[in-house]
Amino acid sequence: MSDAPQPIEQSTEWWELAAHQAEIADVHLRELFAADPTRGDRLNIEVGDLYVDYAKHRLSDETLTKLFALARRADVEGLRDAMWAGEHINVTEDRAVLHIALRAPKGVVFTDEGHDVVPDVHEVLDRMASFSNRVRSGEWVGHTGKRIRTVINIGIGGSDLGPRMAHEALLPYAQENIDVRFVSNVDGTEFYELTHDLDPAETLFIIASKTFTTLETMTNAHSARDWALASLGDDAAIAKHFVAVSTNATEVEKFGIDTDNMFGFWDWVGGRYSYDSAIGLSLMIAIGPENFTEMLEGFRLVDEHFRTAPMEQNLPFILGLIGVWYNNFFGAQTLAVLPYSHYLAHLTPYLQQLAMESNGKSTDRWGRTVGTQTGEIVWGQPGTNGQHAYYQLIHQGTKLIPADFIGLVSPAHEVGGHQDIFMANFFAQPEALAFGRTAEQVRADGVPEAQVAARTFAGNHPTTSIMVPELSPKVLGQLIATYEHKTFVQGAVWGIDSFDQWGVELGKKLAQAIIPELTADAAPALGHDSSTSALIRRYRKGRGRA
Ligand code: G6Q
Repeated sequence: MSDAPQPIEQSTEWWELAAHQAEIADVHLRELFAADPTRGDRLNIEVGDLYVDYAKHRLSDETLTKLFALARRADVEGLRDAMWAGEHINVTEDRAVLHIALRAPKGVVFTDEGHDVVPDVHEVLDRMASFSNRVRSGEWVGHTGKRIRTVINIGIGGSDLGPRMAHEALLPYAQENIDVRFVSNVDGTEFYELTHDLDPAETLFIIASKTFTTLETMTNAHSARDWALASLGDDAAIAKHFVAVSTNATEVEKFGIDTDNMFGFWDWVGGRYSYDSAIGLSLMIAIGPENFTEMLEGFRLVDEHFRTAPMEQNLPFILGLIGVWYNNFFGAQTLAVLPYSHYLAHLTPYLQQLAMESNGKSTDRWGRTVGTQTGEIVWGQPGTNGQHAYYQLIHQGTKLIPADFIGLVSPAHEVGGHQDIFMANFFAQPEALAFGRTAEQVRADGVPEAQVAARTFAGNHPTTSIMVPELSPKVLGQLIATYEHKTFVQGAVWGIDSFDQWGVELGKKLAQAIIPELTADAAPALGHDSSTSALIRRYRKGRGRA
């Protein structure tokens, strides 16, 4: 680990931003736009297919200059270059962070401890493509000779959220005669709901687990094996109905899966950065290898942009630093992500893990307690549904909630005049949030005086608008890479390790100790606090145990 630098919040750049915030805090977006009529034409950036407008933020050119200075002070570019060089920037796990190699074309070199990993990546991608094609064409059949109609990905966290989100996003590209489903929760009702209508002879399970030891995934995997064997009868059926995505060949073999049917990845791919690795096998089966490759190209386009564009014209830098501006200088706690696309329903849960597991840390890379706020709390669901639920609080509540609006020019399916109505909302909401509605405007509408205050909108609520031509594999790749690198920028500014997840590891251990206390026939000695022990006793009673 390099020598600890001065904590970022003690730097001159930080204090200059804090002083600047005090000057700008009361400036309204109405004033910023009035002072510079070209603001909307200037404060935007186009990267690949992404058009990103950041004009409706409570910042000036001076703010941006100061934020870039802060990023220079934190040496975000240095850390980015170290990631590209394969240095072990995941310091607490002593690992390289090379998800960028997952989308590198053949011939480009990424090394982990002197070993070029790109040929390994392509070897797995090629095997995934060949397997996907066999399932898609019907050449790969189940134990009884029936073709596979349903693929179920069993995984959780990073081994679920990415493929689940991307599968939903790219549903219009999915092959129609194969149904791809996702089981993640150890709540058996999910397993039941997703399997009870299926014929095991036509079902293929992908057990997706980097470690192949995760309690939820292994419990679901064993239930799946029991479910399949109850009908197929013969252990030999496992080879036709189960494949694994893992880094742990020993455990895969123990489970009974032929390691020929195992698709590997590596410890330099973090779970939440892994859906473009073999963890995306379910997605590749759904959309086909060509679309998957196009998605990787989208990722790569933004990777190259992030690696090479000057900070001032670098989208992940701009978005990451704007997040720092609100999180650290305005006291904002959350970021609402509001996609105007039904197909992006799982984007927010995916981004929650990306942002909150990566940057929800209170120790810095040098082992010190951080002296400032870190991770943004990400929440939200697709518009326009949210408009009829929680937008009220964003518009007229007391909290500052920056929001990302994501909209498409062309939907996958044109239905009547829906898209224009839909997108009218996408444009209207950020406008209303920024400019509000003054008491004079409300009065001019003939609103009775008694209601004027309640119907006034203060405005000055900041938003980013991301507009893309369509939701294609390539666009999705660009969008996700942007958020990945945005998360990187923020973690680097805060000086934290965005690539470990000790909080998750703790959760993996905690329940293990309690399981025998729930299942024991005789009343176990409970050594918990009185609250936990009382809850466990009540549960045992409900289950008919002493
Ligand atoms: C992601 C985390 C975590 C992980 C799951 C599943 O970055 O590490 O969400 O992906 O806990 O782990 P396995 O893939 O090992 O089952």
